[in-house]
Amino acid sequence: MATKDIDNVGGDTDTKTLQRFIISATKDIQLTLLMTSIQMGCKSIARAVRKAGIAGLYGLHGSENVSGDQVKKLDVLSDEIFVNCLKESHCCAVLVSEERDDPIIVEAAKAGKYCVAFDPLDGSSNIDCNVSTGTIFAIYERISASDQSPSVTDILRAGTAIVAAGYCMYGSATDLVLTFGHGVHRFTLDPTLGEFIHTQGPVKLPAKPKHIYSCNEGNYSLWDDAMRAAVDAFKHQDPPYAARYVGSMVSDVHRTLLYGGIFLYPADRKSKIGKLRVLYEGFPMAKIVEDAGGIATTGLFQGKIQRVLDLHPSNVHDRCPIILGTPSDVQRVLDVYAQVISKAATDPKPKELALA
Ligand code: AHM
Ligand code: MG
Repeated sequence: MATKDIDNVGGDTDTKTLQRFIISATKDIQLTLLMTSIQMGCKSIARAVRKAGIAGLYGLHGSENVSGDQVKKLDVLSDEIFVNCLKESHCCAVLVSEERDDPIIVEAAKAGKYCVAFDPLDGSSNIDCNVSTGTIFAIYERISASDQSPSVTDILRAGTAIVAAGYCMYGSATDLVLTFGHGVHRFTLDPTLGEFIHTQGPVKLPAKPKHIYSCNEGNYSLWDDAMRAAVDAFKHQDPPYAARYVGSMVSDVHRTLLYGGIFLYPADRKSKIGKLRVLYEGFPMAKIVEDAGGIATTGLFQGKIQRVLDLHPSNVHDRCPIILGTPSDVQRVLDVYAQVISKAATDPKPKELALA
C-alpha cells in the first residue's frame, strides 16, 4: 500500500471497532445484536445532541417525568431513539426508561431474552447550555421462560445480576464505556468513520489518583453530619482536594474513572433516599466502577452501609444515595459513617444520623 493511501485511512489498516470488540467479547448472538442496537442508539443521540441548537431542539417539552423533572425536547427524542433501537433489535423483553412511568413489555413477535434499563439522556439540566450529557444502560438476561409473558420482575433484580453495563458521554468527543463483567473498555466515536474505536482498556482506576471530590455542595446544609464531616475532611487536608462537579453523572463518573477521586450524591433532607435512580444510574455506574477496581456504596442507607450492586429495587424508578470512586477515598467516607454508627450505639440521641 502506498504511503499516501495509508495516510487516507489515518494509518490504520486494522481498526479495532466496538463492533469487533463485541463480537469477540460475547459468543451470544442476541447480546451481540443488542449491543449493536445500543451503539446505534448512542450514535443517533450523539447526532441529535450535536445538532440540537440548529434543529431547534433546546428547551422544554412541556411535561414532567415520573421523578417530577421538567422533560426537555432532547429527553423525549433520545428516549424514542433508544426504545425504537431496542425494540427493533428483537433481543429485548422488558425495557425501563427514565422517561417512562411504566416498563415497556415488548410484544411477543419482537421479544428476545434481554432486559434493558436506561437513562436515554442523563444530565438534562446541562442540555440547553451545551455541557456534557450522556446515556446510561444496564442489561439483564430475563428470568421468565421464553414461552411465558415477560414482566417487571425480569428486571427488578439486584445489580449483581447485570450482564453488561455502560454509558455514552456526549462531550468534546463521544466516548462509550462498556463492561461485560470482565474489564471496562473505552471507545471513542470517529466521526469520519461513524464507528466507535477502542481507545483504552481494560480501564482501571488510577493507582495514583488525582485528589478530587465531586458533589453538589449546595446541598451541604441538607446533608447529615457524617456526610458534612467527610466532605470537610477532603477540603481541609493539606493540600486540599480539588472540587469538580459537572452536574451530569456520566461526566462526573467518567472523570472519576479516568483521573480517580470520589463522586458523591448522598441522601439529604429534601430526598432521604437520594436523587439518583437505582436501575439506570446507580447500578450501571456501580458495575463499571467496581469492574475498574473501585468501590460503589450507598453509605448509610436504610440503617446500614450497603454495596450499591446488592440493592434489590422494588420499583423501576427507585432511588438510592451513591458514593463511588477510588477505594481509599470511598473508604474514608465509610470510616466516618462507622464512627457515627458506633457513637450512635452509645448515644441516646444520635443527632449525627438525623436528616430531619
Ligand atoms: P436527570 O436524570 O434528570 O438528568 O438527573 C440526574 C442528574 C445526574 O446526571 C447528576 O449527577 C445529578 O442529576 C445532578 O443533580 P443536581 O442538579 O441536584 O446536582
Ligand atoms: Mg438521569
